[in-house]
Amino acid sequence: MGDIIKKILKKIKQYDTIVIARHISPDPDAICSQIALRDAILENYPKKHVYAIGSGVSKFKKYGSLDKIDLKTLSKVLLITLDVPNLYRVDGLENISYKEIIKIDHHPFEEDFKGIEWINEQASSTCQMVAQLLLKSNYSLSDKVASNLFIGIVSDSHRFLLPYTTLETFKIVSNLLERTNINMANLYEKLYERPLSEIRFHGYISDNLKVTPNGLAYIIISHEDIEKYQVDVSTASNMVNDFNYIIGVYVWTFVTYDEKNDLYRVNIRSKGPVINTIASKYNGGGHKFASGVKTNNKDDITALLKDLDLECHNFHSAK
Ligand SMILES: [Mn+2]
Repeated sequence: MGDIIKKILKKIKQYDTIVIARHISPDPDAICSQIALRDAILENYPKKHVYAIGSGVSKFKKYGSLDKIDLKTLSKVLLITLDVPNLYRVDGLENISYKEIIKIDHHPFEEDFKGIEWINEQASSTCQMVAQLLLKSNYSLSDKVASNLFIGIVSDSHRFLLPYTTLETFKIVSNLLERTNINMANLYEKLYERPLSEIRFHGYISDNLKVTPNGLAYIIISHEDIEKYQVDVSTASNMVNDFNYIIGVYVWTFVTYDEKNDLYRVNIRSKGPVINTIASKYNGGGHKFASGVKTNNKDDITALLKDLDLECHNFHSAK
């Protein structure tokens, strides 16, 4: 692993113009890894031009701002993609012509980007990988950069609760704490404070979650629900992460209708059955135990729920 980090650091050193991208519909791991890496490079190489691109999300502005730049004017670009296994999901890719590309990602491999590929499926988060990269470099590390990396690690590991939280995760976090003065209490508040409407919506989900005899929990969240509780679609669908540890539930999924894009966003989580293979049947993907699907076909939803239910049944029978 050390070799690939060295290789990446060498490329960063070599290029004057570096564009950092991540997946569409970003989460805190994607946004924070992107902003942290940009800031770290700029703090250590003030003469380089480094841009964090992609469409902004207002609720993530607190982590730093993205760069609005006409990518077509750039040449000899090193492109670094973060937290995304396939090119079609790289936000802003259509406008860049790059000379070389580096992928840093913790999702299962999906597509060769034809450059340097650093994939660590065992990493809790892309922020953990970027932290590892920076800690192995001779860069100075600011509180701002370390804070964003901490946010991404905490968020993607769900407060150190998900299975890829390892000794390595804690070592990296402890290194960040040793090297900088990040204020964990403040960061936790920044990451987890939320409007009352979301708390109320959480209650609605708790009340209306359906559970099948095989151990599949699911809820279909309509546009009316979204309107009534005044939550946004991605917040609603990401709330799936708050429903771990229901006794007798192996797989739980939130199907959220996104009216603006006329599609269903399906977020799936699992405590055992492998779900990304099922998700890929419906053109989705993700991790073994955390996957997603987007579809505008309502029949897909019915079929997908059936598949997941069957997988729960199989899993239970094999136990
Ligand atoms: Mn991630």
